Amino acid sequence: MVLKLYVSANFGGGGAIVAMVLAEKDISYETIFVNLAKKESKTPEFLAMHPFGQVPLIDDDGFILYESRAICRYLAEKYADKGPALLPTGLKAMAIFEQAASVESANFSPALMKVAMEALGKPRRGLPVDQAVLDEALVGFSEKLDAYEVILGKQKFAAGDELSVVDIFHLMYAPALASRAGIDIMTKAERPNVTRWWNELIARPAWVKLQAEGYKVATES
Ligand SMILES: N[C@@H](CCC(=O)N[C@@H](CS)C(=O)NCC(=O)O)C(=O)O
Repeated sequence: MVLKLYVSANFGGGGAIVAMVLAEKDISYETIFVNLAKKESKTPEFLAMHPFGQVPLIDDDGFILYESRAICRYLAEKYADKGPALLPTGLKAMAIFEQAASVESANFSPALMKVAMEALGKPRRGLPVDQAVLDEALVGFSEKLDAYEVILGKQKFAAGDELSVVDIFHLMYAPALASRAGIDIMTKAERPNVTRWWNELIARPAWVKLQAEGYKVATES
């Protein structure tokens, strides 16, 4: 049975990174759109799959999994031999991978979310952007990127010299800062290593195709 990916219709967030792993691995899937505004993720049927009533979620032949990063890791492991490896092997490489995964969820993502809430979330809800709040959030996020500049000065990707799912995790909300809010914080001249990494990531054919076409809507087998 083809894998089912439950997402909201707007391409982005956790759904985008799951779709990116599927694209990198060239895995067929069927997209099921969940209308969050209509509370379709809060029905008893959906809550039986996901107690928090959120997307993304996958149904892989009856195996239900939620949390976008966990889904990405599952897919990378399941399809290890297809496309780029996306997960390292070996004790120390795996430890560095776990370190990078924690850095993304504990440092990058919370700081980014403060920027995204103000610069993307508020306009989407028809609310005015508070420039002082946005400026403070940008300072906080810049400090995280300064640390990334050091890390990426020593290695090509977030978890070492190979692309991994951790790099893909960073595609959850950061691309929309430039494309939707005109904030080019990921490609500042003073952070050449972050810029190199970021430009390489967003130029990957799988990501470029997803940007143009969004989620796959038809089932392929
Ligand atoms: N940590 C979760 C976040 C999931 C999440 O917040 N999903 C949002 C859409 S991007 C959602 O379903 N919101 C509806 C709700 O929380 O009721 C993940 O990465 O999968």
